[in-house]
Amino acid sequence: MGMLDYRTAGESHGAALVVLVEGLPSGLALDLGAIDSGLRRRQGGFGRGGRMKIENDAARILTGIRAGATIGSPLALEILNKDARLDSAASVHRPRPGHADFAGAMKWLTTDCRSVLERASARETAARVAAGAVAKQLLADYGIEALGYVTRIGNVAVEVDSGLTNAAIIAARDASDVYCTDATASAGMIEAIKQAKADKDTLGGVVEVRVTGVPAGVGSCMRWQDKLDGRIMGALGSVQAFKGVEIGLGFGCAERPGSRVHDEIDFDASQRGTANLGFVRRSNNAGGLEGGMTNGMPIVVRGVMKPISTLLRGMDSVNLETHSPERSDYERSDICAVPAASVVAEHVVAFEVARAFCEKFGGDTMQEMRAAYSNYLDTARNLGST
Ligand code: EPS
Repeated sequence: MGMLDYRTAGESHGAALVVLVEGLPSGLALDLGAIDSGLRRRQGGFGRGGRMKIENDAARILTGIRAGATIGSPLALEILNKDARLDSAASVHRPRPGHADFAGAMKWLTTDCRSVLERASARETAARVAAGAVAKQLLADYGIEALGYVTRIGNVAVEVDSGLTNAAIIAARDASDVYCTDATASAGMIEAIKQAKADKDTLGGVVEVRVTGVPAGVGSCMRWQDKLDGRIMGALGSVQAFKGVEIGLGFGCAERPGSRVHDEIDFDASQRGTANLGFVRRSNNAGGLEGGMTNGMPIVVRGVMKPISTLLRGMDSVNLETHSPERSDYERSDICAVPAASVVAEHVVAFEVARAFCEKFGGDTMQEMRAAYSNYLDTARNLGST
């Protein structure tokens, strides 16, 4: 059985987005409705533009499933584009600063940015969400849950109380049009987005993902490629328009001495049965990861999304055909896609956790994975107790 992995294909206005997930164990019952509800959530959020009124994203399973469960073969999913018009889409000669337009035009030796921007478009994240939704279902079998939400849009920010239960986070987030857990902050974020729209401008923000229930010891410190913190940062940093990622206290670690950064350890036998195996931390500045491995505390990771680079008012640019100074091209876009990005973040982080989880406990079948997982937990919980 190969490593759990996925690849995507598809252009923003092409026929479809496609995702191929390989390395899934057999016997994972897949709920297509749960995949579609992730896709729907990604389409939403205040600040989205006209495109999301056209699309109605839903995944169709092409391969890899028999009688509703995986059979060990590659899983292919397809999400059709309703706004499919790639061949007739207009040329783009005036690159938008911040978009892939300019760098891609140079890379592929063209003055028309269209072919590049079609693949660079954040529409591709629908395919990543579909893959992540499959990974989330695998993780759910082990009581692991990944949650994404918005903590900042423009100048409006909120800190999420680490004591909130997952159910409380989900209830508050899903009641918010900007996927933020705080109602007052949500109202401020919506105002900020309205103002950006009035200014013909765009807004970025910060999203946070919390993953609970991952037992200590997932990931590795042995090869840099296997460090789970590095993989999570890579996955999140690769999401369109993301410019920074931090785990736990993140950049805040720079300001404090070690005694106020590292999470002191207590032992509480009554928590032996939980992900921390009884070794409780007084804080979670490490964001659940030490030495590239989980430590049993929730994984907490944040990413910053820059404002969308398609501005209604344009920005100074250069016509690649004539070299004359002109305003950048405008085409229909979003004012703020940070809420959608929180959904994408949740799913790409979930996939990395599932990948590392399969590396530690993986087998060809879910039965073997469950046995390996429970054997590991039994052994880990008995360490030092004889
Ligand atoms: C995007 C531009 C907009 C966004 C799109 C990303 O699309 P369009 O040009 O068709 O209006 O809506 O995001 C999606 C389509 C999506 O599914 O998230 C861009 O240029 O990156």
